[in-house]
Amino acid sequence: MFGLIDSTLREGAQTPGVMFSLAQKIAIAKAIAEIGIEEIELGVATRHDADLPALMAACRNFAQTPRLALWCRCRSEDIRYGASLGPDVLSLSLPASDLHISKRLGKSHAWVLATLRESVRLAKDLGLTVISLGIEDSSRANPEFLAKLIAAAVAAGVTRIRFADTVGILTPNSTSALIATWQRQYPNLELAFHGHNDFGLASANAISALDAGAQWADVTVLGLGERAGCARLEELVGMLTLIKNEKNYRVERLGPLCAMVAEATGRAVAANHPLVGSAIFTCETGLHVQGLLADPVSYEPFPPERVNSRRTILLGAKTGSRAVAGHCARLGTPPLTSLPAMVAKIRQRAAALGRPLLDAEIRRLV
Ligand code: HCA
Ligand code: CU
Repeated sequence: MFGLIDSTLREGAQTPGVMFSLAQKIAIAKAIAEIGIEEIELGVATRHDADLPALMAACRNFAQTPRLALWCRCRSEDIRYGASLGPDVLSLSLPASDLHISKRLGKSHAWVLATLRESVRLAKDLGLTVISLGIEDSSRANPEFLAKLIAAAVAAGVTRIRFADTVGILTPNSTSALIATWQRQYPNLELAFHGHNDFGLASANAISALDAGAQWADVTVLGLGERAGCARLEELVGMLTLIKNEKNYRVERLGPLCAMVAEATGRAVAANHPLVGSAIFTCETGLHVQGLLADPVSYEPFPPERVNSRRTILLGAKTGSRAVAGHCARLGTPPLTSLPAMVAKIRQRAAALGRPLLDAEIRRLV
C-alpha cells in the first residue's frame, strides 16, 4: 500500500454545521502531516473557497509535507483554477451510477466519457502529472458502464482510480470483491477507496480495500463527512500501525488531533471512541480486572502508553476480589481483615451510589 488520503478538510468540511477557519485548517493539516499521513485533500478547487491559496502555501512550509491534493469537479474553469494553485494531486470526480448521471445531473453516459477525456487532457496540458479520478457512487453503478469509464480513464492517462461508496452500502466482502476485480484487470493502476459509514462499516471496508490490493484509502478525523461520515483516520492509523505493522504512523498524536477537531466542530468524542476515547482503557468487571492484573495483553490489543493513555481500574458493583486486593495494595491501605467482606461492602456501596467508588471512599470503607 502507498498510504492514506485524509479528506477532513474537503469531505469533513462538508459535515452539516461544520466550518473551519483558515487557522483551524492549517493546524489540523499540520497535525495530520505530523502523524505521517501521505496525502491531504485540502478542499474543493473553486474560487468560492477563499482560504485555499493561503492554506496551500502554509502546508508547503511544514517540516514534513504530505502530497497536497485538491478535489475538483470536471469543469474547465475549476480545473484551471485548481492547477493554478499547484497541487501535487488533482482529484477529479465524476459519477458512475445512472441515478447520479441522469437524475442528479441530467446527463448521459456519453457526456460522462467525453467530459472525462476533456478534463484529463486539460489537466495534463496545464502541467499536472498526478491525476486521480474519483468515481462517485461506484457501488451502485451499472457494471458495464463502470468498466467503460475505467477503460476510458486509463486510456486518458489517469494515475489513480478512486472508488467511492457514496452512500455506504458496501460490506468488507463486497468492497474486497470490487477492488480485487479491478486490480486483476489493471495490475499497474493505482486504486483507492472512499468509504461512507452509513452502516458503520466505513473503516472496516477501507481495511478490506487495502487488503484486497488498493494502494490508498480515504479517511477523515473522527469520521467527519456527509450523513454518518467516512472511514475514521484514527481507526485506520491504529490498525495499520499497531496490529498490521504495515505503517509506522505516530499513533501517540491521535489523541491531540482528535481533540482539536472535536473542539473545532463542537462534537464531543465519545468515551468509548476507538483509539482516542477517554474510557477505552478503563475496566471495572472483576473477571477482566483479574486478567489485566495477570497480564494486560489478555484484555488489551496494545499497551495504553502507545496512545499516550493509561490503564484505570475502577472498583464498583462489578468488582472482584483480586481487583480489590490489588487496588488496596496500590492505595497503601492498612491490611484487610476480610477480603470477601470488603468486596461485598464495595459492591453494596457502589450499587447504592450508582457509580464506581472514588479512592477516598475506598479508604474510608477499609
Ligand atoms: C461527495 C463526493 C464524494 C467523492 C469521492 C471521490 C463521494 O459526495 O461529496 O471523489 O472520491 O462520496 O462520492 O465524496
Ligand atoms: Cu464522500
